Amino acid sequence: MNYEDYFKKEMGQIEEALESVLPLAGQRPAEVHEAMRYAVFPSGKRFRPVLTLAAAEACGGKSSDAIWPAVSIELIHTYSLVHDDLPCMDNDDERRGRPTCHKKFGEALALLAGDGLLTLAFQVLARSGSAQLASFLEEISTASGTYGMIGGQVAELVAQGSELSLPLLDYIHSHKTGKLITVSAVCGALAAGAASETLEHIRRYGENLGLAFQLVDDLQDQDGYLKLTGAQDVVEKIRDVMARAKQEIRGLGPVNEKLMMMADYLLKRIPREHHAMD
Ligand code: GRG
Repeated sequence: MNYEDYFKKEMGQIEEALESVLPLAGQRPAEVHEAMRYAVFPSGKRFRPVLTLAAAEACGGKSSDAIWPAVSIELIHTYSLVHDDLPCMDNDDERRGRPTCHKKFGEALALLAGDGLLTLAFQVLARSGSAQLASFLEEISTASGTYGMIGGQVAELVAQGSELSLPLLDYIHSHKTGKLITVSAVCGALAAGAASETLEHIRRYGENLGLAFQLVDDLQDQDGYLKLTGAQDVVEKIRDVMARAKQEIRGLGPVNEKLMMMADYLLKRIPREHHAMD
């Protein structure tokens, strides 16, 4: 199976689950529910929830075992995009090729829609009845809070206007983007009841994948690492980091196929002009 087919297959399950938890647009208070749905649908890549499902299968579980942490993480990811686009943050007018949430609904409703998505993420977990609920809560709240994604966002905010060092950029990347991607893989493994050694391999796989995800984004946006080092170095770093990610999951045997595919997908997202550097 190639990556596109695999993603299409898993997207069905993810969209259905998201649809089942998001309030209907007309449901009171309709204004904020409409804004929440606008942010979630139509979908982005759904990279994080697909990763959660893939990790569950790689650890011997079923993808359906991991659907609620997958949905929870995607809701948190979507809230972070809505808030990141706000005038007080990046002040972006467009997201996924259409007006950002605050451009469409106004700043106050976009702020509340983001809050609503974040809160819903934890309600979804609470209602999942999962035996791993406590671990999901611990992992997801840590990854998205001030020790995780918010921490990375704050570090980036504070550093604005000053020259970035490589260690600071590593901190920003590994927290702002890396923590949520790492926890996506970790929750899949937890859902499958993975042993602690396997869990640590999956965690390190996720950390490397998260770094590569951000580096590819830097290449596409000519930002981040590109300001400190050449494109050739960044491409080499992505390949190196991806090799390390794959090494972490080799021991899982043939069931690791989908996690390998996630890594290959990122390599394919390296902009075409940089492929020429091979
Ligand atoms: C405002 C609390 C708060 C956090 C913001 C994640 C984040 C921190 C901001 C998002 C902005 C950004 C460009 C982050 C870098 C990571 C990244 C490339 C996010 C976009 O994720 P994709 O490509 O988006 O998975 P889709 O649209 O596919 O879901």
